[in-house]
Formats: sequence, structure tokens, C-alpha cells
Amino acid sequence: MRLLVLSDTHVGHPNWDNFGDRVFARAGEMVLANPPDVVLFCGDLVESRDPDMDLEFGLRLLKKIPAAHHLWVAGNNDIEFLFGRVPILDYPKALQELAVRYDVHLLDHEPITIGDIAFVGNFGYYDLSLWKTPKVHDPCYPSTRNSLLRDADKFHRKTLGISVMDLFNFCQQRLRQHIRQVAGKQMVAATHTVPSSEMLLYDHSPKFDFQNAAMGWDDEKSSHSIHQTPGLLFQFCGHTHRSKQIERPGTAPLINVSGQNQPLEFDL
Ligand SMILES: [Mn+2]
Repeated sequence: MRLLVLSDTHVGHPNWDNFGDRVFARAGEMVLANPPDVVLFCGDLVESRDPDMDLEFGLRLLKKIPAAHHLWVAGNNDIEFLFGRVPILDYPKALQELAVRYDVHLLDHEPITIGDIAFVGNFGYYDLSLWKTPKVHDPCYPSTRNSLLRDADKFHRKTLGISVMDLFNFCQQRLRQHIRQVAGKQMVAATHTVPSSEMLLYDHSPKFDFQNAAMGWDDEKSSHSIHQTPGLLFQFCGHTHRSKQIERPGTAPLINVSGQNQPLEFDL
């Protein structure tokens, strides 16, 4: 099976010099002679001030890449399209309803098995555990864990009507439930957010230190860590906008697809 993976195209972003368009163009060129079996997108399709460049615009771009199957994991930018329209915990259902119109499958909704290989994934979300106390204090950013938690919770309750940990647990429990559903199969797992502090930059600036809090979670410290799943072939993520691959001998590599070096192709 041939797999093409891309992420964080943010098509239409006013300051990104058509980055997303270039990634989709590159994807089209890469697969022209030999379409892959599966295209996997790890979240954040579009981000534009143009109301016509909405999620459906992004889904049409994704579907245009010739492949037998198109899979999608929701990113924070994708979910923002639902704010104020549907309760946040209904996002897997709402986005899947949109995706099926373009023959795209949302992994947040349910896993899918193609050939012998199961694909699982979702947004992932964050639990603030990747935040570390910044070395340099900047009054613009929280300097203690308590103030960070208070600010994050205030934002979540106001915008989404839910605590940050409730949304994190929703995503994580759903992901592990999907993994159990396909247990015994060879598997590819994907989240939008990152499951490792190794993909972050600390001490570059108080702003970076602050942003790290919203990047993901530490899978190593999780009681049901995803990377220990038997049969896991690859684990993908995005969100940081920096490509990085971490080899993990004895288990699957963790590959962050977001950033310049994409799309990536794999043989499964
Ligand atoms: Mn992004």
C-alpha cells in the first residue's frame, strides 16, 4: 500500500505566500504517474479571510489529489469553523457529515480499515503538560502553571462551554477506543497535535514557551500510550509547522508532517 501524508496547509493564509497551494500542487505532481492508495491529511486545511475559502474548499483540494481513499484528521483551524454552530463534542459527527460530501473520511468520527491496515486518529488536543516555566518572564504570557491553567480554562469555558481537560479527555478517550476497535490489525495512527516534547522548541522566547502549552501531550507519560500499540506501523502528527521525525526502535517512528518538507510518501 502506498500512502501520501500532508498537514497544515492553511490554504489562503494571508502571510504564508501561497504555501498551501504549493503543497497541494506538489502532491498532484508527486502522484501523477502513480496515484497512492491512501492520502492522509493531519489537520488545518484552510485559513483565509475569504469566506469562499472555507472547509469545503479545502476538502475539494484534498479530494483532487488522485487516490483511492482520502482520510482527514481535524485540526484546530478546521474545528474553528464550527464554533458557535454546534456543541464542540459533536465535532466528529459534524465534520464527517461535511467530509462525506467530498468522499473524504474523517478519522475523528471512526477508524477505517483499508486492505489489511487500520487507520485511526483524531485531533488529539492538549493538556498543557508540554508547557515548562519560561526562563525569561514576559508580562504578556503566564509565568506559573496556575495562571496558565486559569487563562486556558477561562478561554475554553467562554468559547466552547467546556474545560480544557474535558475536551482533551474526550479526544484521548475516543482515540483509544478507536484503537481498541481495530486491535490486532496493523495500524497507522494520526493526531493533529503532537504527542512528544521532542517536537517543541523551548527557551527560544517566552512566546514559544507559552505556545508549547497548546501543542499536545506527553504520550510517554500516558497510562495507555499510543506508541506502544501492538501492530503500529507509523504515528503521524502536525500542528507545530516544523517537520520532524523521531525514530523509536522497537516501535513505530513518530513523524511530524507539518512544515516545508511535505507531502511525504510511504510504503506500508
Ligand atoms: Mn496549523
